[in-house]
Amino acid sequence: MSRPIKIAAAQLGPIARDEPRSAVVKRCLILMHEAKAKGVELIVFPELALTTFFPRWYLEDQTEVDAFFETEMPSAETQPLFDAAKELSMGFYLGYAERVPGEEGDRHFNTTILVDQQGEIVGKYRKIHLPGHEENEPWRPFQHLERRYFESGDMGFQIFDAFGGKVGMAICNDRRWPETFRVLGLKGAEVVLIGYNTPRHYPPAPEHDHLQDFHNHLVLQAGAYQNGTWVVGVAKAGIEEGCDLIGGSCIIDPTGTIVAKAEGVGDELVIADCDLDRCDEIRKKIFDFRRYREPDNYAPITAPKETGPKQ
Ligand code: CDV
Repeated sequence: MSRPIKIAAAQLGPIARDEPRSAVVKRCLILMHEAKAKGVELIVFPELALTTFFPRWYLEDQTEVDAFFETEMPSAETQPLFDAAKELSMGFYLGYAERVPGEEGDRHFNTTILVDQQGEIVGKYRKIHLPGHEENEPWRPFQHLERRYFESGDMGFQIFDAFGGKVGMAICNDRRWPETFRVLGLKGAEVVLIGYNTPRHYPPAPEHDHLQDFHNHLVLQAGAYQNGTWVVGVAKAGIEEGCDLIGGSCIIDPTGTIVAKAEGVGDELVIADCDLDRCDEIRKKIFDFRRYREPDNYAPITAPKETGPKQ
């Protein structure tokens, strides 16, 4: 048996602070058309794909912050992506900053959607693991204020029946937490799509800067193998507003093997034929969850976070 789906990781190079969404959408459309010529059915864009990675700045004016957010999806500016999905019969994953206006104040999420080959939204995920800090820390060469500008996602880790399989979604820092992949794996994910923006320099632990590419692939490959799922990791890469973002976009099979990888740090397609039936190689033969898991011994995993070791 085989259930192949051709997937493209659509890495994006840097997006300037003053680059309008229309210009980014144009870049995405070029990649979609290029992907169509190669038979791609699902294309995966990065985290916060419509703008520069704005959490690197401490902004006091909320109006200035909100300018990076979307209140509707599709909007007039993003509609061409949905039209292209339908025209090209190509689904997509798109990360963006989502603002939800409400009577008790606006809510802000780091979000991604899954759009099918008819151009319809069939899945949505709001980033759960938010890295960084809440307050301005002027000692840093750049900020990482995701914990100031977003709240943790309220939709859990879900699986969506789409593209003939079970699709899970996560965003950037989620990939470093095994729980992300395990929950998606337990729900039956056959492919997990993950966009990211990862600065090469990590101010709290600069001694690990040279390990950024290694850690990126380490967690993506481990997540794939340990849960018998395909994984698609997609970077926003290159020098963006003076900040060096790693590339390394890749597609990983359920054995944990990287089958396709980006060569540069600009706009680039990474394509692979992903046979979803290959998940069985691991799920039936190595990690049969029903047979081999020992959840009675895993209670600390779901205990409140305050019960973890003090650092
Ligand atoms: N956008 C991110 O979530 N970036 C984090 C960095 C800050 C560590 C990451 O996990 O790649």
